[in-house]
Amino acid sequence: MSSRRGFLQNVLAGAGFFASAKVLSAQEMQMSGDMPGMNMKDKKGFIHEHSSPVLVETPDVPNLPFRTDGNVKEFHLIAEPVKQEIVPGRTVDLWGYNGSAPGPTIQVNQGDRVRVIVDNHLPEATSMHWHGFEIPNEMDGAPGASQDPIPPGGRFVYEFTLHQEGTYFYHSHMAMQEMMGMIGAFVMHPKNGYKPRVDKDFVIILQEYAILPNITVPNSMNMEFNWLSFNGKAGPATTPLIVRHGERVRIRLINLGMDHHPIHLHGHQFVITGTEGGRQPESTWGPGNTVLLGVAQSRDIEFVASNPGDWMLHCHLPHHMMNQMSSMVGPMSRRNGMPASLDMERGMGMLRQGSATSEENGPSLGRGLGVGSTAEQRMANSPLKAGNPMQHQGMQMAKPDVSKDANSVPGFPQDAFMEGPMMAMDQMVDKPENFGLRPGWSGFMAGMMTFVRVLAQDKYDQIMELREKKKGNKPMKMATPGTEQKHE
Ligand SMILES: [Cu+2]
Repeated sequence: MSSRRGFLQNVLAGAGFFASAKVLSAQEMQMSGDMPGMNMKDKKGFIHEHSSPVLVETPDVPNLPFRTDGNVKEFHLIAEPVKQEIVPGRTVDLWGYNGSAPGPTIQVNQGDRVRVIVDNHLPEATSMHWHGFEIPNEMDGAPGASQDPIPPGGRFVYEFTLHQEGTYFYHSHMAMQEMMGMIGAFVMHPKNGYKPRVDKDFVIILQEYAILPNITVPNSMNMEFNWLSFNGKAGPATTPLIVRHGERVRIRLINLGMDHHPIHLHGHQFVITGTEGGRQPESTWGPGNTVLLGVAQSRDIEFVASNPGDWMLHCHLPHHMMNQMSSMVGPMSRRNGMPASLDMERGMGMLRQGSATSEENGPSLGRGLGVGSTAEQRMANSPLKAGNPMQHQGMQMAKPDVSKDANSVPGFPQDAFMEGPMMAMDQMVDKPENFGLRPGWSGFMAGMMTFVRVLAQDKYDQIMELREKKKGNKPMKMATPGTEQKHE
């Protein structure tokens, strides 16, 4: 299968996102002949040396289709509220574009004339900024400076010629809207392909949200985050990057949030070949395995997948490798009832009266996860209640692996309930890309974590076949890991 067909399929798969928004149906799509990704492959699927680049893949995020109008590539983005399932069972209310947060990935070629129609379906004004673009000032999307904000129900048509290449992005330039999810990748493929060329090219967008238990809307004012996501998913719901042993891989990392993230890859050294300013000279490519991704930055990393296996790729801030982390979880799981004198809502850190910024509640907002965070109390260790394991539907239950004297050890419990076999949900996050992972793997993946799976040809083919079947809406049969599976 050629990459071009792959792109078309991506577009078709993405069409569902546009149906409700009445943008471009697949039939209306006119695929331009000069779209990158027309590579010849041999029978084994290896791409031959060719100047045009492979198309970028953004796991869990669709590509944005375009139509051609003369020599203009026309895209259509709709700013709108989005229901996003961060992990199975946790659907939150974000704001994004065309049904997706982050918004769909735009791919163009260096030199293209591009038009982007932006419709505002939000209840308030918005504006679209093209981050790092060298374009005329009136197209910059800076509200109040280069244009009036786009009112609710309004539209602004951006049009520019792009002479740059590299990993860029678009985002709302209303600060609080950025913290609701409003960003998307904008890849400009170079006129002359980068050397050395890569076989796989991925985008990962880093975002973070503060969402209290039983609430679905992020607190965009908060400074402490309990949901850390790659492409809108937290581990174990992130989709692994699938590569063949020996392939050269590029991963384009983009960060928009309140934190910087040190992204670490296991088992390999990589070089940083690009920033939010485009391709970097080869003389700057020193080897490393962790890249610090500052807010508003992008970093392209490249490596040869020379080491077979399932390798973690994750933010190395410990708190960013967790889901729904909350300081109340420990005490609540270990005591009868709430901290003394506090009712349910306050114990959970929920707002009971007044507004979040009221004199009564305001002071505890700052760094804490919620209004009630200042009500937290010092806790002494006490015995775990016997025979009362946490039960969540669909999760695999196992006894926590703790020593007999665990309760006498200061500091316990730390990880016993945060990660581990108790929290595994392999079945709930089942998908082709996870096929053959070690059983129980999902209990140890949370927040900004995913895998780079460096696979032998046969395993790689198996996953690609499963993926094709899933796309074709055929019932997908997943074999038990480690057993042989036959396909017709
Ligand atoms: Cu981080």
